[in-house]
Amino acid sequence: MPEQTLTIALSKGRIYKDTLPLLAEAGIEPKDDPETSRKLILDTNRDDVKLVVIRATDVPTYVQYGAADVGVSGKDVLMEHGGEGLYEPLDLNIARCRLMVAGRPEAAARAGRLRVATKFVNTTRRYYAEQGKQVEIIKLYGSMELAPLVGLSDCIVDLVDTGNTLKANGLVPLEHIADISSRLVVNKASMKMKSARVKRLLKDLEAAVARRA
Ligand code: PRT
Ligand code: MG
Repeated sequence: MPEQTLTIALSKGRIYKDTLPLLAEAGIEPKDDPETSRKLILDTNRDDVKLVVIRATDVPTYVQYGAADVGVSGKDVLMEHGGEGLYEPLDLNIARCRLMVAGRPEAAARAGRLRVATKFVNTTRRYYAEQGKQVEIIKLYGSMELAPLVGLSDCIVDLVDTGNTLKANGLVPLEHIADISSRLVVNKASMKMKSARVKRLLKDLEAAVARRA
């Protein structure tokens, strides 16, 4: 890659789908479709802009270490990562949902130390610590909704959009932790070293987001 390449980190799925139109308005269009291509580095219509397509939870890490200059990451992922080495200059207002505590309806009334299953271990620990509540956290990597059904936990901390997944499993939302949307993140060194290019992209994306509001 030429030295002045700008590398943008994205994840497949909803973030890619929702970011694509914003990038197009900033004049950046990928030449391959990550859903069908096996390439992990995608060329774009601009020689000096590449996309890397990685797991959603890896985006902050790539940007933190400067392997990508900028990235698009859910606030849930950023809260869990901690945000070291990153600027978070723009709310892209896409892939919106809520981070919630959910469980069986009777879980709200349960006395004693709660068992909470989640992939958001750091965020969950912080949330209950702020309330002075002692909980036991069980780390899972997916399908959190199953945990209360099989007695693995009393409740879960997970993302909720329509609420259909909770409902289909007999669970109800119990507490709202945070509103979630995806953010543009920028490597701190890139912000200085590639300042003009990063600021141009930031300005174009800001305008694209504002046009939709
Ligand atoms: O899927 P993979 O394990 O590869 O990674 P990922 O789950 O981290 O990626 P992806 O693409 O599923 O999610 C990327 C980002 O999208 C998340 O980090 C959130 O910021 C955002 N987002 C927005 C969501 C949702 N809405 C969402 N509904 N991420 C996940 N969900 C899941 C949720 O976990 C639950 O299982 O959808 C289910 C609930 O949806 P409803 O509509 O039934 O309530
Ligand atoms: Mg997923």
